[in-house]
Amino acid sequence: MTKDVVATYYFRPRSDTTPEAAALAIAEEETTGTWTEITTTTEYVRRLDGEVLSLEPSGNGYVTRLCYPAEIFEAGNVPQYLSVVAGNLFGLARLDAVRLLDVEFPETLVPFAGPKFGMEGIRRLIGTTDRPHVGTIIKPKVGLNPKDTAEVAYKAAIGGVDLIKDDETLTDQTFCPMDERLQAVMAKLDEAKSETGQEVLYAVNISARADDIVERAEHAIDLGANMVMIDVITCGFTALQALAEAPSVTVPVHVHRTMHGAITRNPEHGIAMRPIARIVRMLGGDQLHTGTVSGKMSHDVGELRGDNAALTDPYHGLKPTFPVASGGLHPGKVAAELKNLGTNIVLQAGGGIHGHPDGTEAGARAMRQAADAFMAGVSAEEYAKDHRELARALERWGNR
Ligand code: RUB
Ligand code: MG
Repeated sequence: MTKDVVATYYFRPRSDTTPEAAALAIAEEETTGTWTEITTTTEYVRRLDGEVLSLEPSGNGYVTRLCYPAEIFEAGNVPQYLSVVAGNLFGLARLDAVRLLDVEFPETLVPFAGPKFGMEGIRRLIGTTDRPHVGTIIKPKVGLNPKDTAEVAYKAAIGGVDLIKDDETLTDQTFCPMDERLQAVMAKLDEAKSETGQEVLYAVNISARADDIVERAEHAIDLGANMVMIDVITCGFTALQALAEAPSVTVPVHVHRTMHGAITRNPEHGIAMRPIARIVRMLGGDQLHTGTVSGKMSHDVGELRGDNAALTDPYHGLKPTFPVASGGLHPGKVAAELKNLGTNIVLQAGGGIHGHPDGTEAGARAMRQAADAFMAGVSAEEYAKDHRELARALERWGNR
């Protein structure tokens, strides 16, 4: 592994710029250069020059690997890291498009503790070894009062989900105040646990002003929270860092990524999910949404596999972060997700559970049955022959 930072970009140069000049323009802008020769540079500054390591045609453009000297980074300061690897380069007029595909940081720039729990820690809390976890997002997204929210959570828990989470637009509004909601949900999860013996996590959404986030998490933990959720793009990376590194935050951190599509979706311009995944893992996210291979916001399977590997492969001694596949999933889609992404994954369904014709509890059962079928090596159709909830879900949404 390199002792410097290596960033990989896709780019398409403006018609009057050669690919070599375009790659060099990024390397210079993000290190010692600018758009013109300058009189203030010195010989000793030159050791901090960026370097073009490779350049190859790819699709409609080129892929280049650039080396940035480790010395230009302030160890531990992720906003500063991003100002280099994902900074001004996106606005360079000589590039028609540019996308950060991946970034490798050397050991010296990863002075982070990473996830406190990670995938293994969360599996331990739930008591699983290799099966996928199944989760749900309470729907409707907003509007339910605390009592009805807790009732939906109870039904999902009885039906067998491992995780229940707030949706991203629900925080602490007047129609469903966080304290009241959290206490009501935790009481109902206790009730469910006394019936099933099964622990269920509730990721309460504490996304808020940076200054308030740790306090919100502490307060939630005082009220019995066993997981907290933060939206990392809207709150910011350092908000996640503050949260995950706080010693008082003794529960796993579920990381959602609303708004990411504005950054990650365009295959030619922006930032791919992989660098974001690496940073979330470094900063201590215990589970992170990376996407689905099918469903309402699906994306490229090869890219997604690599993103999940960035969360789970060995990386500077950090615990693996649990990847979460979510968005438009239902029992009929479970097998394809697991086949493509493996079983070290959390499969979440909102509509795909609460839209079940027989309600939330049946919907949760159907999702679990679909996962159990896959683990048993049996097709969903076959398993549905003696699992009614799954049969009803397949009838409703089909099996793909
Ligand atoms: C899914 C949902 C989540 C998205 C996030 O609801 O509310 O916010 O999954 O997507 P439903 P991503 O199951 O009803 O579609 O994981 O891609 O960031
Ligand atoms: Mg949502």
